[in-house]
Amino acid sequence: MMLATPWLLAVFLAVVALASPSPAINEIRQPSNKPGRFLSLPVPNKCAQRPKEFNYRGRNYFFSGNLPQYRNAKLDWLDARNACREYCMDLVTIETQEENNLVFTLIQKGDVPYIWTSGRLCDFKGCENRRDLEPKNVFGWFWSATRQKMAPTNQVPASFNFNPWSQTGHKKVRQPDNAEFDINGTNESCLAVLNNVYSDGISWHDVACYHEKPFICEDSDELLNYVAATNRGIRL
Ligand SMILES: *[C@@H]1O[C@H](CO)[C@@H](O)[C@H](O)[C@H]1NC(C)=O
Ligand SMILES: *[C@@H]1O[C@H](CO)[C@@H](O)[C@H](O)[C@H]1NC(C)=O
Ligand SMILES: [Ca+2]
Ligand SMILES: [Ca+2]
Repeated sequence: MMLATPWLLAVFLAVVALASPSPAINEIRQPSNKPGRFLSLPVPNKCAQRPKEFNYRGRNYFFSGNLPQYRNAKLDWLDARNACREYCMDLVTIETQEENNLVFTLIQKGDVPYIWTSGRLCDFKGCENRRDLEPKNVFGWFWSATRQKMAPTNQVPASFNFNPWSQTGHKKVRQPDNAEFDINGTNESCLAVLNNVYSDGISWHDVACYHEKPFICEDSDELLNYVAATNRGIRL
C-alpha cells in the first residue's frame, strides 16, 4: 500500500539533509499556492513538550483550538502541517472508523466548523505517469503524514462500515468533487472534515489547500523516531 519508493527515498534524503541542507530536500517540497515553501523540521524542545490532549493507540493528538497560541488560528494546509511537524506531529491521518469517531466527537463537542487532516491528492510533481492513481478522484488520494494510499474514494474503507466522504457538496454531488476548479480553476487537493457545512453532517470533503482552517495534530512516528535518534536522552 505504500506509495512510490521515490517518496520514501525523499524522506530518507530529507533526514540526511537535516544536517547539511542539500538539493535533495527539494524532493519533499509540497505544492501550495505560495511557491517555494517547504516542510518544517521538528524542533526537539517542542517535541518533548508537545501538547497531549488525548491518546489513541499510543499516539498523542491535540486540536489547535484548544491551545492558547492557536485558539483562534486558522492556517492553510501546509502551514497547519508545519505547525504540527515542529512538535514531531503531523496533521491527523484517519485510518480507522474508531479514529474517525474520535475526530468527529471532538468536532461535535467543540462545535468546530471544520478541520484539516493530512489527506492529500497526489496531483503534484512525482505523481505523473502513475496509472494506479487514475482516475485521480477515485484512486489518487493518500495520507501525506504516512504516505499511505487511501481507500478508493467511492468505496467503504477497510475497518469502516460507511463511506466517510460526503454524499454532497457545492455541486450537490458526492465528494471528492473538485468543485472550486469549476469556480476559478483552483483544484481541491486537500482533505478537510467539515461539520455540516452542506447539511451533510460531519463528513470528508476535498477542499482547496489555500483555505485556512483549525487543525488536529497526531504524533508522527517518523519525526519522533528521528528526534529520538538524534538527541540522546531526550524524553518524548
Ligand atoms: C485540476 O483539476 C482539473 C479538473 O479535474 C484537471 O484537469 C487538472 O489536471 C488538475 N490540476 C492538477 C495540477 O492536477
Ligand atoms: C477562488 O474562489 C475563492 C472563493 O470565491 C476565493 O477565495 C479564491 O481567492 C479564488 N481563487 C482564485 C485563484 O481566484
Ligand atoms: Ca492516525
Ligand atoms: Ca469538494
